Amino acid sequence: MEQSDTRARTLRELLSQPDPAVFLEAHDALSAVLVEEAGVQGIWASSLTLSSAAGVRDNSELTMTEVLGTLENMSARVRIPILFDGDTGYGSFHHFQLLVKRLERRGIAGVCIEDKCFPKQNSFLRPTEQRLEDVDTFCGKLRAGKDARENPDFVIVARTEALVTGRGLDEALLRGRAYVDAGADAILVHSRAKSLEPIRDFMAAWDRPVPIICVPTTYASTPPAAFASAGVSLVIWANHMLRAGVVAMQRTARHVANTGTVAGLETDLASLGELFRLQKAAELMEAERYYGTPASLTGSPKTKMPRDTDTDVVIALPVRRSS
Ligand code: SPV
Ligand code: MG
Repeated sequence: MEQSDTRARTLRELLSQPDPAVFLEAHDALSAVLVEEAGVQGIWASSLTLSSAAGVRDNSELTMTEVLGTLENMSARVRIPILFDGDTGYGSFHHFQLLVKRLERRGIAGVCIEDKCFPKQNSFLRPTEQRLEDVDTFCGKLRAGKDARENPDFVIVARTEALVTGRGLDEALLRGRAYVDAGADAILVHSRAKSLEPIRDFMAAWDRPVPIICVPTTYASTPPAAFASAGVSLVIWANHMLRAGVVAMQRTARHVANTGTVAGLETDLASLGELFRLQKAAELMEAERYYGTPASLTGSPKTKMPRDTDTDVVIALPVRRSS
């Protein structure tokens, strides 16, 4: 983590504001950039979508090492906080300690771990058959993660699956309180209900000054104001960038398979110029003025700026020079 990286602090501040913050899922550097450019406050690096994008199941099949590479790429390209969905923390308390240290070094703002057992299953698969981690064991993991932090602002979120697995409100409250006592900075209460009702009930009984996070995948039609009136601090749209991408890519692939051409798709496609803009191609060309032309080029980099091949508009990007 750079000295100047204040994203963990920003995440803390967002969690402590009176109105709920809103985070959106991203699963690679490009989707992270798109989320940030659109003006979303923060990113949920989802185990479901990171696994899907890597072509594996959301059953702890993606290793810590693999996911760290993707997170590093994401973190390098955005300034908004990234909250990483760390599943069970990749095993026992010492795996979680390693994870915390490695996330901090990559500028990740916080991690969320859930009270399930390794290898975990996604919450929407056979939810009532899933075992929960013993409360004391999970609290030990949380304490270990806290002790491993070097940046006191790094956020550790404890997620309870008590509601998802059908164990009820009392169990969710008992676990939430225990996790706060163990040092969790926020509690994520996951629910697979069709309405906000179980979360509202939880909030009505919640008696700790610790923020509550919800993931309304199954109660997505809840009006934004209802999250605020329930007292939720962060609403996470946990999988929607990937789901949007899947539909668009399936449409494109089917069109090519059916017609043998991309004609007719033009208005659905980002231009090549847009890809170059997202890659910061212009920034590199600007940098060549200072550092010299790469050996692979014959011309002077000063003479030309790239043109958007579709619109023929010069890509004019503000240049951020590295210090
Ligand atoms: C994720 O996005 O990976 C989550 C939320 O953990 S859920 O898929 O609902 O379990
Ligand atoms: Mg997950």
